[in-house]
Amino acid sequence: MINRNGREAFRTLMNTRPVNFRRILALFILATVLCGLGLSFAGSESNGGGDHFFAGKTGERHLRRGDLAPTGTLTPIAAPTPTPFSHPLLFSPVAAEANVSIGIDEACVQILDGPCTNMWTYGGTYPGITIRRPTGQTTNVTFTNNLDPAAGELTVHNHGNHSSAANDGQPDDLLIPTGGSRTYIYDGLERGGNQQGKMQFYHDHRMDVTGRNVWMGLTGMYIVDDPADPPTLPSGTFDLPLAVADRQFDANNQIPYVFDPNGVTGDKILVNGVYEPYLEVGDRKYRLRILDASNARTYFLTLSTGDSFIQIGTESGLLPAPVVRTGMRMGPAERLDVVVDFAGKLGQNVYLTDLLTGMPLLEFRVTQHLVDDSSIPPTLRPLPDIGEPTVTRNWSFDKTAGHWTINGLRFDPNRVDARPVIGTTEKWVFTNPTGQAHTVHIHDVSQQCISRNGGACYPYETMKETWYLDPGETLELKLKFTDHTGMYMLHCHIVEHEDDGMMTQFEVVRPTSPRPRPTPLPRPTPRP
Ligand SMILES: [Cu+2]
Repeated sequence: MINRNGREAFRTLMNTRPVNFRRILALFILATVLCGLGLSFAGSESNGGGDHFFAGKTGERHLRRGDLAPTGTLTPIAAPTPTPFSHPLLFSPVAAEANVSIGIDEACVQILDGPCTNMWTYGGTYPGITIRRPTGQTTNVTFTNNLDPAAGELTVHNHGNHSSAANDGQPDDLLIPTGGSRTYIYDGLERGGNQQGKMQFYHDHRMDVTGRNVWMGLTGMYIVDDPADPPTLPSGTFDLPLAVADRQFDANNQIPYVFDPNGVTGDKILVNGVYEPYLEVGDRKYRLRILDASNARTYFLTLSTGDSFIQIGTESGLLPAPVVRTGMRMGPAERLDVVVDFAGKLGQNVYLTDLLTGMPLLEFRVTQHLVDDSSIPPTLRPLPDIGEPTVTRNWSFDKTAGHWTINGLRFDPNRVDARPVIGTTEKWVFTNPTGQAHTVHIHDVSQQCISRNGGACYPYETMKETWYLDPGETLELKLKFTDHTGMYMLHCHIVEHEDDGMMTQFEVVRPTSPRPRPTPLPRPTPRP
Protein backbone atom coordinates (compact mmCIF):
# COMPACT_ATOMS: atom_id res chain seq x y z
CA MET A 1 0.00 0.00 0.00
CA ILE A 2 1.34 3.42 -0.91
CA ASN A 3 1.07 6.15 1.69
CA ARG A 4 0.52 9.85 1.10
CA ASN A 5 4.25 10.43 0.85
CA GLY A 6 4.35 7.86 -1.92
CA ARG A 7 1.48 9.45 -3.84
CA GLU A 8 3.37 12.75 -3.74
CA ALA A 9 6.46 11.01 -5.12
CA PHE A 10 4.58 9.28 -7.92
CA ARG A 11 2.85 12.53 -8.91
CA THR A 12 6.20 14.27 -9.05
CA LEU A 13 7.74 11.54 -11.15
CA MET A 14 4.86 11.61 -13.59
CA ASN A 15 4.76 15.42 -13.75
CA THR A 16 8.46 15.84 -14.36
CA ARG A 17 9.50 15.73 -17.97
CA PRO A 18 10.89 14.05 -19.92
CA VAL A 19 9.99 10.49 -19.01
CA ASN A 20 13.03 8.34 -19.67
CA PHE A 21 14.67 5.12 -18.61
CA ARG A 22 16.09 6.68 -15.47
CA ARG A 23 12.63 7.79 -14.43
CA ILE A 24 11.19 4.34 -14.97
CA LEU A 25 14.10 2.95 -12.92
CA ALA A 26 13.41 5.55 -10.26
CA LEU A 27 9.75 4.53 -10.15
CA PHE A 28 10.86 0.96 -9.58
CA ILE A 29 13.27 1.98 -6.81
CA LEU A 30 10.60 4.15 -5.22
CA ALA A 31 8.17 1.26 -5.22
CA THR A 32 10.85 -0.86 -3.56
CA VAL A 33 11.46 1.76 -0.88
CA LEU A 34 7.77 2.20 -0.22
CA CYS A 35 7.26 -1.52 0.08
CA GLY A 36 9.68 -1.36 2.98
CA LEU A 37 12.24 -3.59 1.30
CA GLY A 38 14.87 -0.86 1.28
CA LEU A 39 17.80 -0.86 -1.09
CA SER A 40 21.48 -0.45 -0.67
CA PHE A 41 24.25 1.21 -2.57
CA ALA A 42 26.52 0.44 0.38
CA GLY A 43 30.13 0.03 -0.55
CA SER A 44 30.73 0.08 -4.26
CA GLU A 45 29.18 -3.23 -5.16
CA SER A 46 25.70 -2.37 -6.26
CA ASN A 47 24.95 0.30 -8.79
CA GLY A 48 21.83 2.25 -8.04
CA GLY A 49 22.81 5.34 -9.87
CA GLY A 50 23.28 4.43 -13.50
CA ASP A 51 26.41 3.95 -15.56
CA HIS A 52 28.09 7.21 -14.56
CA PHE A 53 28.41 5.84 -11.05
CA PHE A 54 31.53 3.86 -11.83
CA ALA A 55 32.76 5.83 -14.81
CA GLY A 56 35.94 7.83 -14.93
CA LYS A 57 39.37 7.50 -13.46
CA THR A 58 40.85 8.67 -10.20
CA GLY A 59 42.29 12.12 -10.20
CA GLU A 60 43.32 14.86 -7.85
CA ARG A 61 41.21 17.92 -7.55
CA HIS A 62 42.26 21.33 -6.46
CA LEU A 63 40.32 22.50 -3.44
CA ARG A 64 41.00 26.15 -4.04
CA ARG A 65 37.71 27.89 -4.59
CA GLY A 66 37.15 31.24 -6.07
CA ASP A 67 40.56 31.89 -7.56
CA LEU A 68 39.93 35.03 -9.51
CA ALA A 69 40.41 34.75 -13.23
CA PRO A 70 39.19 36.87 -16.10
CA THR A 71 36.67 35.43 -18.53
CA GLY A 72 37.93 34.10 -21.82
CA THR A 73 41.39 32.92 -20.80
CA LEU A 74 40.58 29.24 -20.79
CA THR A 75 42.45 26.75 -22.93
CA PRO A 76 39.83 24.96 -25.02
CA ILE A 77 40.51 21.38 -24.00
CA ALA A 78 37.88 18.76 -23.34
CA ALA A 79 37.14 18.23 -19.67
CA PRO A 80 37.88 14.78 -18.25
CA THR A 81 34.95 12.70 -17.04
CA PRO A 82 34.53 13.39 -13.32
CA THR A 83 35.35 10.53 -10.98
CA PRO A 84 32.36 9.90 -8.72
CA PHE A 85 32.87 10.58 -5.02
CA SER A 86 36.54 11.44 -5.35
CA HIS A 87 36.24 14.98 -3.98
CA PRO A 88 35.36 15.96 -0.42
CA LEU A 89 32.22 17.95 0.32
CA LEU A 90 33.11 21.61 0.84
CA PHE A 91 31.53 24.24 3.03
CA SER A 92 31.60 27.91 2.16
CA PRO A 93 33.37 30.32 4.52
CA VAL A 94 31.13 31.60 7.32
CA ALA A 95 30.63 35.25 8.25
CA ALA A 96 29.22 35.69 11.76
CA GLU A 97 29.81 39.39 12.46
CA ALA A 98 27.20 42.12 12.73
CA ASN A 99 28.74 43.94 9.75
CA VAL A 100 29.46 41.81 6.71
CA SER A 101 30.92 43.01 3.40
CA ILE A 102 30.52 40.82 0.37
CA GLY A 103 31.93 41.56 -3.05
CA ILE A 104 29.81 40.33 -5.95
CA ASP A 105 32.76 39.10 -7.95
CA GLU A 106 33.41 37.07 -11.03
CA ALA A 107 35.53 34.09 -9.98
CA CYS A 108 36.80 30.95 -11.62
CA VAL A 109 35.61 28.15 -9.36
CA GLN A 110 37.08 24.65 -9.48
CA ILE A 111 34.03 22.40 -9.78
CA LEU A 112 34.87 19.62 -12.24
CA ASP A 113 38.26 18.15 -13.08
CA GLY A 114 39.96 20.26 -15.75
CA PRO A 115 39.27 23.96 -16.34
CA CYS A 116 37.67 25.97 -13.56
CA THR A 117 34.21 27.42 -14.15
CA ASN A 118 33.68 31.17 -14.49
CA MET A 119 30.89 32.15 -12.15
CA TRP A 120 29.35 35.22 -10.55
CA THR A 121 29.81 34.82 -6.82
CA TYR A 122 29.08 36.31 -3.43
CA GLY A 123 32.60 36.58 -2.05
CA GLY A 124 34.50 34.42 -4.55
CA THR A 125 32.93 31.03 -3.78
CA TYR A 126 29.95 29.01 -4.94
CA PRO A 127 27.72 28.87 -2.98
CA GLY A 128 28.57 32.30 -1.60
CA ILE A 129 29.76 33.13 1.89
CA THR A 130 27.42 31.62 4.50
CA ILE A 131 26.08 34.25 6.89
CA ARG A 132 25.31 32.85 10.34
CA ARG A 133 23.79 35.15 12.95
CA PRO A 134 21.98 34.97 16.28
CA THR A 135 18.33 35.92 16.11
CA GLY A 136 17.25 39.29 17.51
CA GLN A 137 20.45 41.04 16.50
CA THR A 138 20.85 43.51 13.68
CA THR A 139 23.02 42.44 10.76
CA ASN A 140 24.27 44.87 8.10
CA VAL A 141 25.35 43.23 4.87
CA THR A 142 27.05 45.44 2.30
CA PHE A 143 27.18 44.07 -1.23
CA THR A 144 29.45 45.64 -3.86
CA ASN A 145 28.73 44.98 -7.52
CA ASN A 146 32.12 44.24 -9.11
CA LEU A 147 30.70 42.43 -12.13
CA ASP A 148 31.19 43.47 -15.72
CA PRO A 149 28.78 46.30 -16.65
CA ALA A 150 27.05 43.85 -19.02
CA ALA A 151 25.62 42.07 -15.97
CA GLY A 152 23.69 45.25 -15.19
CA GLU A 153 22.27 46.35 -11.87
CA LEU A 154 21.74 43.75 -9.16
CA THR A 155 19.50 43.27 -6.13
CA VAL A 156 19.79 40.81 -3.23
CA HIS A 157 16.79 39.08 -1.62
CA ASN A 158 17.31 37.41 1.77
CA HIS A 159 14.84 34.60 1.12
CA GLY A 160 12.82 33.70 4.21
CA ASN A 161 13.94 36.76 6.13
CA HIS A 162 11.29 39.11 7.51
CA SER A 163 12.88 42.21 5.98
CA SER A 164 11.52 45.70 5.74
CA ALA A 165 10.45 46.46 2.17
CA ALA A 166 13.50 48.65 1.49
CA ASN A 167 15.80 45.79 2.53
CA ASP A 168 13.91 42.99 0.79
CA GLY A 169 15.73 43.14 -2.55
CA GLN A 170 13.17 44.84 -4.78
CA PRO A 171 13.40 43.52 -8.36
CA ASP A 172 13.29 46.93 -10.07
CA ASP A 173 14.07 49.47 -7.36
CA LEU A 174 16.87 50.21 -4.86
CA LEU A 175 19.33 48.37 -7.12
CA ILE A 176 23.11 47.95 -6.83
CA PRO A 177 24.70 49.66 -9.87
CA THR A 178 27.90 48.44 -11.49
CA GLY A 179 30.78 49.50 -9.22
CA GLY A 180 28.33 50.54 -6.51
CA SER A 181 27.39 49.18 -3.10
CA ARG A 182 24.24 48.77 -1.06
CA THR A 183 23.86 47.86 2.61
CA TYR A 184 20.91 45.67 3.55
CA ILE A 185 19.82 45.91 7.18
CA TYR A 186 18.25 42.82 8.81
CA ASP A 187 16.94 43.42 12.34
CA GLY A 188 16.34 39.75 13.28
CA LEU A 189 12.86 40.54 14.63
CA GLU A 190 9.34 39.35 13.80
CA ARG A 191 5.90 39.81 15.42
CA GLY A 192 7.45 41.93 18.13
CA GLY A 193 9.94 39.22 19.17
CA ASN A 194 12.94 37.36 17.85
CA GLN A 195 12.74 35.85 14.39
CA GLN A 196 12.44 32.06 14.51
CA GLY A 197 15.67 30.08 13.99
CA LYS A 198 15.98 28.64 10.47
CA MET A 199 18.07 28.40 7.33
CA GLN A 200 17.35 31.16 4.87
CA PHE A 201 19.33 31.86 1.72
CA TYR A 202 20.18 35.00 -0.18
CA HIS A 203 20.12 35.30 -3.93
CA ASP A 204 19.82 37.79 -6.76
CA HIS A 205 16.27 38.91 -7.61
CA ARG A 206 16.72 41.31 -10.54
CA MET A 207 13.65 41.63 -12.74
CA ASP A 208 13.79 39.56 -15.96
CA VAL A 209 17.29 38.13 -15.30
CA THR A 210 17.02 36.36 -11.93
CA GLY A 211 17.40 33.01 -13.72
CA ARG A 212 20.65 34.06 -15.39
CA ASN A 213 22.07 35.62 -12.23
CA VAL A 214 21.26 32.64 -10.01
CA TRP A 215 22.55 30.17 -12.63
CA MET A 216 25.82 32.09 -12.82
CA GLY A 217 26.21 31.56 -9.06
CA LEU A 218 24.52 34.34 -7.07
CA THR A 219 23.26 32.22 -4.15
CA GLY A 220 24.45 31.94 -0.55
CA MET A 221 23.10 30.48 2.68
CA TYR A 222 22.00 32.50 5.72
CA ILE A 223 21.44 30.70 9.02
CA VAL A 224 19.54 32.29 11.90
CA ASP A 225 20.44 30.66 15.23
CA ASP A 226 17.80 30.80 17.92
CA PRO A 227 18.59 29.95 21.57
CA ALA A 228 14.87 29.13 22.00
CA ASP A 229 15.34 26.03 19.79
CA PRO A 230 16.13 22.76 21.63
CA PRO A 231 19.88 22.64 22.49
CA THR A 232 19.99 18.83 22.25
CA LEU A 233 19.72 18.77 18.44
CA PRO A 234 22.95 17.90 16.59
CA SER A 235 25.05 21.08 16.43
CA GLY A 236 28.50 22.40 15.60
CA THR A 237 30.32 20.05 13.21
CA PHE A 238 27.23 17.81 13.20
CA ASP A 239 25.01 20.55 11.71
CA LEU A 240 25.56 20.63 7.93
CA PRO A 241 24.09 23.13 5.44
CA LEU A 242 23.72 21.47 2.01
CA ALA A 243 22.82 23.45 -1.13
CA VAL A 244 21.74 21.15 -3.97
CA ALA A 245 21.84 22.66 -7.48
CA ASP A 246 22.21 21.35 -11.02
CA ARG A 247 24.27 22.86 -13.82
CA GLN A 248 24.94 22.07 -17.49
CA PHE A 249 28.64 22.29 -18.32
CA ASP A 250 30.11 22.67 -21.81
CA ALA A 251 33.33 21.01 -23.03
CA ASN A 252 35.36 23.75 -21.31
CA ASN A 253 33.50 23.33 -18.01
CA GLN A 254 31.67 26.63 -18.54
CA ILE A 255 27.97 27.14 -17.77
CA PRO A 256 26.52 29.36 -20.51
CA TYR A 257 22.95 30.34 -19.66
CA VAL A 258 20.28 29.88 -22.30
CA PHE A 259 16.86 31.08 -21.17
CA ASP A 260 14.05 28.56 -21.44
CA PRO A 261 10.71 29.72 -20.01
CA ASN A 262 9.97 26.15 -18.90
CA GLY A 263 13.00 26.14 -16.61
CA VAL A 264 16.75 25.70 -17.09
CA THR A 265 18.24 22.45 -15.81
CA GLY A 266 21.58 20.63 -16.12
CA ASP A 267 22.72 17.03 -16.03
CA LYS A 268 25.23 17.50 -13.18
CA ILE A 269 23.86 17.86 -9.65
CA LEU A 270 26.19 19.64 -7.23
CA VAL A 271 26.12 19.67 -3.43
CA ASN A 272 27.70 22.83 -2.02
CA GLY A 273 29.21 23.39 -5.46
CA VAL A 274 30.89 19.96 -5.61
CA TYR A 275 29.87 17.27 -8.09
CA GLU A 276 29.26 13.93 -6.33
CA PRO A 277 31.21 14.72 -3.14
CA TYR A 278 31.96 12.47 -0.19
CA LEU A 279 31.95 13.34 3.49
CA GLU A 280 33.50 11.32 6.29
CA VAL A 281 31.11 11.07 9.22
CA GLY A 282 30.79 9.30 12.56
CA ASP A 283 28.19 6.68 13.51
CA ARG A 284 25.87 9.19 15.14
CA LYS A 285 23.13 11.71 14.33
CA TYR A 286 23.68 14.64 11.98
CA ARG A 287 21.44 17.58 11.21
CA LEU A 288 21.21 18.28 7.47
CA ARG A 289 19.77 21.62 6.36
CA ILE A 290 19.05 20.97 2.71
CA LEU A 291 18.27 23.75 0.22
CA ASP A 292 17.07 23.25 -3.35
CA ALA A 293 19.23 26.01 -4.87
CA SER A 294 18.40 24.95 -8.44
CA ASN A 295 16.74 27.20 -10.97
CA ALA A 296 14.06 24.68 -11.86
CA ARG A 297 14.88 21.13 -10.77
CA THR A 298 12.79 19.16 -8.27
CA TYR A 299 14.39 16.32 -6.29
CA PHE A 300 13.01 13.36 -4.40
CA LEU A 301 15.57 12.55 -1.72
CA THR A 302 16.08 9.14 -0.14
CA LEU A 303 18.85 7.34 1.72
CA SER A 304 20.42 4.34 -0.03
CA THR A 305 19.99 2.25 3.13
CA GLY A 306 16.21 2.71 2.98
CA ASP A 307 16.46 4.42 6.38
CA SER A 308 14.24 7.37 7.23
CA PHE A 309 14.97 11.03 7.63
CA ILE A 310 13.50 12.64 10.71
CA GLN A 311 12.27 16.00 9.48
CA ILE A 312 12.48 18.64 12.20
CA GLY A 313 11.92 21.82 10.22
CA THR A 314 10.97 23.67 7.04
CA GLU A 315 11.93 27.02 5.49
CA SER A 316 10.17 28.67 8.43
CA GLY A 317 11.95 26.94 11.30
CA LEU A 318 11.24 23.95 13.48
CA LEU A 319 8.03 21.94 13.07
CA PRO A 320 5.72 21.47 16.08
CA ALA A 321 6.92 17.83 16.22
CA PRO A 322 9.34 15.67 14.20
CA VAL A 323 7.99 13.80 11.14
CA VAL A 324 9.54 10.52 9.94
CA ARG A 325 9.93 10.38 6.15
CA THR A 326 11.39 7.71 3.86
CA GLY A 327 11.48 10.04 0.86
CA MET A 328 11.21 13.81 0.57
CA ARG A 329 10.29 15.95 -2.40
CA MET A 330 12.06 19.30 -2.65
CA GLY A 331 11.28 21.96 -5.26
CA PRO A 332 13.27 25.11 -6.08
CA ALA A 333 13.85 27.27 -2.95
CA GLU A 334 12.33 24.74 -0.54
CA ARG A 335 14.38 23.70 2.48
CA LEU A 336 14.32 20.47 4.45
CA ASP A 337 15.72 20.48 7.97
CA VAL A 338 16.29 16.82 8.87
CA VAL A 339 18.23 14.55 11.20
CA VAL A 340 19.91 11.42 9.81
CA ASP A 341 21.29 8.75 12.14
CA PHE A 342 24.33 6.76 11.02
CA ALA A 343 24.35 4.59 14.18
CA GLY A 344 25.14 0.97 13.32
CA LYS A 345 26.59 1.97 9.93
CA LEU A 346 30.29 2.06 10.86
CA GLY A 347 32.39 0.99 7.87
CA GLN A 348 29.56 1.55 5.38
CA ASN A 349 28.91 4.18 2.72
CA VAL A 350 25.45 5.73 2.75
CA TYR A 351 24.21 7.75 -0.23
CA LEU A 352 21.86 10.69 -0.33
CA THR A 353 20.06 9.89 -3.56
CA ASP A 354 17.66 11.67 -5.91
CA LEU A 355 15.04 9.18 -7.08
CA LEU A 356 13.81 11.39 -9.93
CA THR A 357 17.13 11.10 -11.78
CA GLY A 358 18.29 7.90 -10.08
CA MET A 359 21.50 9.72 -9.15
CA PRO A 360 23.36 9.42 -5.85
CA LEU A 361 24.23 13.02 -4.87
CA LEU A 362 26.43 12.69 -1.79
CA GLU A 363 28.36 9.81 -0.25
CA PHE A 364 28.57 9.63 3.54
CA ARG A 365 31.54 7.47 4.57
CA VAL A 366 30.90 6.29 8.10
CA THR A 367 34.52 5.98 9.20
CA GLN A 368 34.52 6.87 12.90
CA HIS A 369 32.88 5.72 16.07
CA LEU A 370 31.59 8.73 17.98
CA VAL A 371 29.60 9.05 21.18
CA ASP A 372 26.25 10.63 20.35
CA ASP A 373 25.02 13.05 23.00
CA SER A 374 22.33 14.56 20.76
CA SER A 375 18.60 13.83 20.85
CA ILE A 376 15.40 14.95 19.14
CA PRO A 377 12.71 16.07 21.58
CA PRO A 378 9.18 14.73 20.88
CA THR A 379 7.94 18.30 20.57
CA LEU A 380 9.94 21.07 18.93
CA ARG A 381 8.25 24.42 18.58
CA PRO A 382 4.54 25.29 18.74
CA LEU A 383 2.95 27.03 15.77
CA PRO A 384 2.49 30.74 16.40
CA ASP A 385 -1.12 31.88 16.70
CA ILE A 386 -1.67 34.25 13.78
CA GLY A 387 -5.44 34.58 14.18
CA GLU A 388 -8.29 33.92 11.77
CA PRO A 389 -8.41 35.37 8.24
CA THR A 390 -10.74 38.26 7.54
CA VAL A 391 -10.00 38.60 3.81
CA THR A 392 -9.65 35.91 1.10
CA ARG A 393 -7.58 36.36 -2.07
CA ASN A 394 -7.29 33.90 -4.96
CA TRP A 395 -4.11 33.44 -6.95
CA SER A 396 -4.11 31.31 -10.09
CA PHE A 397 -0.64 30.22 -11.29
CA ASP A 398 -1.44 29.99 -14.96
CA LYS A 399 -0.21 30.17 -18.51
CA THR A 400 -1.74 32.96 -20.59
CA ALA A 401 -0.95 33.80 -24.23
CA GLY A 402 2.16 31.64 -24.09
CA HIS A 403 3.59 33.13 -20.89
CA TRP A 404 3.60 32.14 -17.23
CA THR A 405 1.21 34.41 -15.35
CA ILE A 406 -0.57 34.99 -12.05
CA ASN A 407 -4.32 35.59 -12.43
CA GLY A 408 -3.71 35.95 -16.17
CA LEU A 409 -1.17 38.79 -15.83
CA ARG A 410 2.60 38.98 -16.24
CA PHE A 411 4.74 40.93 -13.76
CA ASP A 412 4.54 44.70 -14.05
CA PRO A 413 6.46 46.78 -11.48
CA ASN A 414 3.84 49.51 -11.92
CA ARG A 415 0.93 47.29 -10.91
CA VAL A 416 0.00 46.22 -7.37
CA ASP A 417 -2.38 43.28 -7.12
CA ALA A 418 -3.21 43.33 -3.40
CA ARG A 419 -3.07 45.81 -0.54
CA PRO A 420 -3.37 43.85 2.71
CA VAL A 421 -3.57 45.88 5.91
CA ILE A 422 -0.81 45.56 8.48
CA GLY A 423 -1.87 43.66 11.58
CA THR A 424 -4.55 41.63 9.77
CA THR A 425 -4.66 37.94 8.79
CA GLU A 426 -5.69 36.86 5.29
CA LYS A 427 -6.47 33.59 3.55
CA TRP A 428 -4.67 33.11 0.24
CA VAL A 429 -5.83 30.38 -2.11
CA PHE A 430 -3.41 29.09 -4.76
CA THR A 431 -4.59 27.12 -7.79
CA ASN A 432 -2.59 25.58 -10.61
CA PRO A 433 -4.53 25.04 -13.84
CA THR A 434 -1.32 24.36 -15.79
CA GLY A 435 0.34 21.05 -16.58
CA GLN A 436 3.55 21.94 -14.71
CA ALA A 437 4.27 22.17 -11.02
CA HIS A 438 5.15 25.54 -9.44
CA THR A 439 6.92 26.35 -6.19
CA VAL A 440 5.21 29.47 -4.93
CA HIS A 441 7.09 31.85 -2.65
CA ILE A 442 5.57 34.71 -0.67
CA HIS A 443 7.94 37.37 0.64
CA ASP A 444 7.67 39.19 3.99
CA VAL A 445 6.03 36.76 6.44
CA SER A 446 5.76 32.98 6.79
CA GLN A 447 2.45 31.29 6.05
CA GLN A 448 0.48 28.48 7.67
CA CYS A 449 -1.24 25.73 5.71
CA ILE A 450 -5.04 25.49 6.03
CA SER A 451 -5.80 22.78 3.46
CA ARG A 452 -4.42 21.00 0.41
CA ASN A 453 -7.00 19.93 -2.18
CA GLY A 454 -9.74 20.39 0.39
CA GLY A 455 -8.12 17.90 2.76
CA ALA A 456 -5.41 17.89 5.38
CA CYS A 457 -2.06 19.51 4.68
CA TYR A 458 1.02 17.29 4.64
CA PRO A 459 2.18 16.92 8.26
CA TYR A 460 5.55 18.48 7.39
CA GLU A 461 4.13 21.66 5.85
CA THR A 462 2.51 23.37 8.81
CA MET A 463 4.42 26.63 8.31
CA LYS A 464 6.49 27.53 5.25
CA GLU A 465 7.16 30.28 2.72
CA THR A 466 7.73 28.21 -0.45
CA TRP A 467 4.94 25.80 -1.45
CA TYR A 468 4.93 22.98 -3.95
CA LEU A 469 1.84 23.25 -6.12
CA ASP A 470 1.22 20.26 -8.38
CA PRO A 471 -0.89 20.55 -11.56
CA GLY A 472 -4.55 20.77 -10.67
CA GLU A 473 -3.92 21.41 -6.99
CA THR A 474 -5.56 23.94 -4.68
CA LEU A 475 -3.73 25.12 -1.59
CA GLU A 476 -5.21 27.33 1.14
CA LEU A 477 -2.85 29.31 3.39
CA LYS A 478 -3.16 31.99 6.00
CA LEU A 479 -0.70 34.74 6.75
CA LYS A 480 -0.55 37.70 9.11
CA PHE A 481 1.11 40.92 7.97
CA THR A 482 3.28 42.22 10.78
CA ASP A 483 5.91 44.87 11.50
CA HIS A 484 6.50 46.34 8.03
CA THR A 485 4.47 48.17 5.43
CA GLY A 486 5.58 48.42 1.81
CA MET A 487 6.03 46.38 -1.35
CA TYR A 488 6.65 42.64 -1.40
CA MET A 489 6.75 39.95 -4.10
CA LEU A 490 4.71 36.81 -4.69
CA HIS A 491 6.07 34.52 -7.39
CA CYS A 492 6.93 31.10 -8.68
CA HIS A 493 10.45 30.08 -7.63
CA ILE A 494 11.10 28.14 -10.80
CA VAL A 495 13.07 31.23 -11.65
CA GLU A 496 12.49 31.07 -15.40
CA HIS A 497 8.73 31.02 -14.74
CA GLU A 498 9.31 34.10 -12.57
CA ASP A 499 11.37 35.88 -15.25
CA ASP A 500 8.74 35.00 -17.87
CA GLY A 501 6.09 36.79 -15.82
CA MET A 502 4.85 34.53 -13.00
CA MET A 503 5.38 37.19 -10.35
CA THR A 504 3.29 39.93 -8.83
CA GLN A 505 3.57 42.35 -5.96
CA PHE A 506 1.46 43.25 -2.96
CA GLU A 507 1.75 46.30 -0.78
CA VAL A 508 1.21 46.05 2.97
CA VAL A 509 -0.57 49.26 3.94
CA ARG A 510 -1.66 51.06 7.08
CA PRO A 511 -5.37 50.96 7.88
CA THR A 512 -7.20 53.82 6.25
CA SER A 513 -8.79 56.06 8.85
CA PRO A 514 -11.44 58.61 8.00
CA ARG A 515 -9.91 61.93 6.97
CA PRO A 516 -9.97 64.42 9.82
CA ARG A 517 -12.32 67.31 9.05
CA PRO A 518 -10.52 70.58 8.67
CA THR A 519 -11.08 72.82 11.66
CA PRO A 520 -13.33 75.65 10.48
CA LEU A 521 -11.63 79.01 10.46
CA PRO A 522 -13.09 81.58 12.86
CA ARG A 523 -15.56 83.80 11.09
CA PRO A 524 -14.37 87.30 10.67
CA THR A 525 -16.16 89.65 12.94
CA PRO A 526 -18.27 91.99 10.80
CA ARG A 527 -17.14 95.53 10.97
CA PRO A 528 -19.47 97.80 12.72
CU1 LIG B 1 6.25 28.04 -11.89
